[in-house]
Amino acid sequence: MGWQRCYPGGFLVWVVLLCELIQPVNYMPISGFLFDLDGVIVDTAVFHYQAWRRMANEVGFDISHEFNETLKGVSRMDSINLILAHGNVSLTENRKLALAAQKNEWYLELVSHMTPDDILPGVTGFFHQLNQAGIKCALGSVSKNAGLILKRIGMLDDFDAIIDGNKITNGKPDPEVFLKGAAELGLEPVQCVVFEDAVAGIEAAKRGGMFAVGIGSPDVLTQADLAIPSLEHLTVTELLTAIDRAQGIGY
Ligand code: B16
Ligand code: MG
Repeated sequence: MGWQRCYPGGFLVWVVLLCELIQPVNYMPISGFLFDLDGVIVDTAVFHYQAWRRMANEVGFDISHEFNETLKGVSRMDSINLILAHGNVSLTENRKLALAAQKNEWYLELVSHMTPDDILPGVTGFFHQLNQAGIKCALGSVSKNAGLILKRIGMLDDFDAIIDGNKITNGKPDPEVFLKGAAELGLEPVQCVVFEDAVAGIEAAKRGGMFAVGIGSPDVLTQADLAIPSLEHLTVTELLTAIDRAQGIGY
């Protein structure tokens, strides 16, 4: 009774008001998650590598696993240019287009057997948690095959927005794919978290002004705000708390 007289409206109301006051003036809570596809939701990165390697072999050289890291998240035509430059091979635009089409055929053959069993560990549980937390989510992939793969693994309806290679002009590390994702969710970039396995994708997220969670090694994803081996190693609550702390809003 005593404290209620001193703090009209109840103690809790005052605590909430105090917390509001100590938040940074333009604090906007995290309300959207943007997911890369290849290497985050499913391991198609390995199929891209196999198909690119086959193409490089056809042209007369090989590409290593390490070199493949630089291709992750990079668009099809940008990838072919990087690969040919790596092998010191110069080809006409028409030949490059033909090789890109051939690589895509090999890639489609490799992914044609995918099923929901190919969803990476931790993904399904993480999506369940984000739905419970009322967080919106979008796909942010530069792959033109993203819709087809989501359909194969039964996750086409799990996203509030899908931005793929057919909707963008610039591949990662340009932030376009994630900025479009945030816009389709009706959110500011600062309200979004990006989940990425590629160096180029982490750079895209940071250039877009978003919090970046790297899926992979912190030694490779050096620009990531947080790096974890897989979504199995994180809960939505832990992540939101860590972001609040990083932004100095934990109380
Ligand atoms: P496609 P992401 C990217 O997808 C892949 O990481 C990259 O290796 C691939 O070259 C690119 O999509 C284009 O894919 O040939 O299927 O259009 O990582 O942004 O989901
Ligand atoms: Mg990826």
